[in-house]
Amino acid sequence: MIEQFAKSVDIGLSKPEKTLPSKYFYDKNGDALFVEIMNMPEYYLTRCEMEIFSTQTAALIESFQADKNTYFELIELGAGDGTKTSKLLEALSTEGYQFDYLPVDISKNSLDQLQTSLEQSLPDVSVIPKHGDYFEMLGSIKDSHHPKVVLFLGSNIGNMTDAVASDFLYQLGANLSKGDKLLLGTDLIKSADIVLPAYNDKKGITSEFNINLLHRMNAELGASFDPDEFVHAPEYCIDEGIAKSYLLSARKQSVEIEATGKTYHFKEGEKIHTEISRKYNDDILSKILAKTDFEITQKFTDQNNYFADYLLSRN
Ligand code: AVJ
Repeated sequence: MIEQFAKSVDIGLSKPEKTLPSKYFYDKNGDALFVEIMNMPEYYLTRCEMEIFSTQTAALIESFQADKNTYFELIELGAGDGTKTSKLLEALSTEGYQFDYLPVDISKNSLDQLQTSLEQSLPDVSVIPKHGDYFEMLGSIKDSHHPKVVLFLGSNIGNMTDAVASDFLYQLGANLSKGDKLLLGTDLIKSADIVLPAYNDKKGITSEFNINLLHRMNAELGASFDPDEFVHAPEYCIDEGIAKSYLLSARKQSVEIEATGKTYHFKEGEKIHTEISRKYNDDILSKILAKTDFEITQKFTDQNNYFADYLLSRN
């Protein structure tokens, strides 16, 4: 795991335009900061999707086309703290559906928390946590032959480039069967005055979240980053529809990383690209789905039309 982390960091920091992989945001501290981000007034995404889940619960369940007499698996990719999903779990359980809930997350820590909280709030729901990254778990999905509903919520797909998203959804489809469903939560393209503050909250939590990556490299890879010498710098352009986060070097500096045995040089104002958050519309999603086995069958949006949960069916 550390080996992989060091390797990705070295590859990213050796590029002419430096990058770091966003999946390493989520250590214990990063998980907690992301929970705080979701509570920031500027971060509309979670509230919008929560609105969809609370006001359209019955329609969402209907769209799964599940049969109350047939057991199915409800698999959630990147479950996080599962607040939205608990609405759904509660309704499915009271209505007598037969299912297991399989949350998949890269953070062992948030999976444990989720399991504990669900044991208390919804003791009748059977929870089977799976620890790993999305690509790793694709294979294990195939081992069961029960009908499946996959949840990929919260704009988690937004961290993938279109090419990666397309490849991922292709592979996910290949591991599912005809009629299986995917509920995909996407943030919709909208103007910069709404999107940008969501990635640059006034309290500075998103900044801390981004800079936490430097702390993590210091702690786990023996790096010598001075977190005070880097500045959180997000960008968003509506034409492209992608919010991008950068860490900007406040001065000319060098950083050593024990785990890679190398020194990396930063110019004043040089940026490390740490994350993309892709925003969607029907066209973009259709293009991404073109080479996959999924088709869009329904779209659920919040009142402001900021966010959409797309119900995709495996053909
Ligand atoms: C967890 C990927 C949905 O991109 O909106 C929030 C992560 N990064 N603020 C997003 C994030 C900065 C978030 N996702």
